[in-house]
Amino acid sequence: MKFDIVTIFPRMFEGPTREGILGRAIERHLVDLRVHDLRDFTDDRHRTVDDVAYGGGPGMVLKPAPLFRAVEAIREERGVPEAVILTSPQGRTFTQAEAERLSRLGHVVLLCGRYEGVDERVRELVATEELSIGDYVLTGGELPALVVLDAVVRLLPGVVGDEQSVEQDSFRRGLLDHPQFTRPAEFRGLAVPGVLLSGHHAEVRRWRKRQALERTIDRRPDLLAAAQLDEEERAILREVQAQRKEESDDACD
Ligand code: 9D3
Repeated sequence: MKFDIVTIFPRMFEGPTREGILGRAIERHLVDLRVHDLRDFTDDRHRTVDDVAYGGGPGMVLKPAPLFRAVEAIREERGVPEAVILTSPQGRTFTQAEAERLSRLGHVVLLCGRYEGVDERVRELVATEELSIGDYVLTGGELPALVVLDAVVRLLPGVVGDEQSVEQDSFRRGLLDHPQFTRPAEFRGLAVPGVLLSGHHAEVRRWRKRQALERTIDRRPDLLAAAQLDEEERAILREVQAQRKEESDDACD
């Protein structure tokens, strides 16, 4: 998969794209990533990328021409991308479903917003869509672009060694993960639940499903409505709900 990222801070991508699973995917050419410095697409001596807002007000706005030229150059060198994504607080929220959709494309361009915003004509003429990574204020679109890159790349075939771990992604199925333990069997007085040491695979699977369901009910009840549960999980969910109803009735008595 081809990715092109356009930014005024290309060095922000150096560390994250060299390390870990993302770094290895790039090394192994499973991803063809290019990071472009927006200033290379300016035409003045000062390499100006921003300007004051028409109508006044504080802060600077990214000029349209350098972004426009950057995407033109990418099209010429690298072919026509299926998506040109502007990262911005006004975008749709990036989700696992969005990551899966993008992972099915062959070529994606990410334009990193900065300052107070981007000239509106970039949205109209260059970007095909706009994405935010959530409702908090960042200083620019570089970290969001890295978030999108990371979430999409790990879905590509061969990137994550164990295909099962991608299949079983909790967000994919709409449930949170069950608790995990490793050695030692007892640590500072806290023991690993006996069932995990028992060797009863069916029991372990049921325990994990129950834990995942209980955690989701407690912490992310919003996820449960859309969760894709198998038959065993639906049965465990009814059990948990019945048990909790008993407990809340007991509390009334
Ligand atoms: C919404 C705040 N804006 C109103 C004055 C100003 C503003 C703040 C921060 C405009 C742009 C930015 C920089 N943020 C991004 O470019 C950005 C972002 C974010 O801040 N949060 C979550 N996702 C994203 S994607 C790009």
